[in-house]
Amino acid sequence: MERTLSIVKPDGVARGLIGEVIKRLEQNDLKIVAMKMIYLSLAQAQGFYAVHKDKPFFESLTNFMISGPVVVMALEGERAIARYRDLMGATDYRKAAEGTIRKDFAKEIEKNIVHGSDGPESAASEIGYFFNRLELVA
Ligand code: IDP
Ligand code: MG
Repeated sequence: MERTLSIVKPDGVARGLIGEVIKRLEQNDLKIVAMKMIYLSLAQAQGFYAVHKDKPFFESLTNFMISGPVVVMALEGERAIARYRDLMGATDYRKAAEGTIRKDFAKEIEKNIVHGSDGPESAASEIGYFFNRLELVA
C-alpha cells in the first residue's frame, strides 16, 4: 500500500471538475484518506513548490496556485503514486495519453487541473505539508 498527494488546482475547481477528478480516483481504486478545500497563501504555495524555485515558471505557477481555492487529498492504494500519475497524464497536456485527466481537460501546460506526487519521498513530505496524522483516516 502506498499513499500519494493529489491537488485539484484552482483551474480544476473553477471549472467544476472536482467531482470528475474524484470519480476517476474512486473508479480506479485510489481511496481518499484525507481531503480538504483550502485557499493557499503565496508563502504556502511557494513552500509547496520549493523544488521548482529556480525554474522560469515558478512565479507564474505559485501565483496561479493562489488564484482560487484548491482541493487537497491524500490517496491510498496499490502503487498509488504511479497509478495516480497515470490517471493525470503528462505535465504537458499535449503529450498526455488519451483518457487522462490532463488530456481530457487541460488547455495550458501550467493550468493542468491536477497535481500528483512524483515519488515516495515527495509523497510523504507533501502529505505532511497539508495533513497531520489525526486528519488521515484508515
Ligand atoms: P507535474 O505537475 O506533472 O509533476 P512538474 O514538472 O512538477 O510537473 O511541474 C509542476 C507544475 O508546474 C506543473 O504541473 C505545471 O502546472 C507547471 N509547469 C511545469 N512545467 C511548466 C512550463 O514549462 N511552463 C509553465 N508551467 C509549467
Ligand atoms: Mg511535480
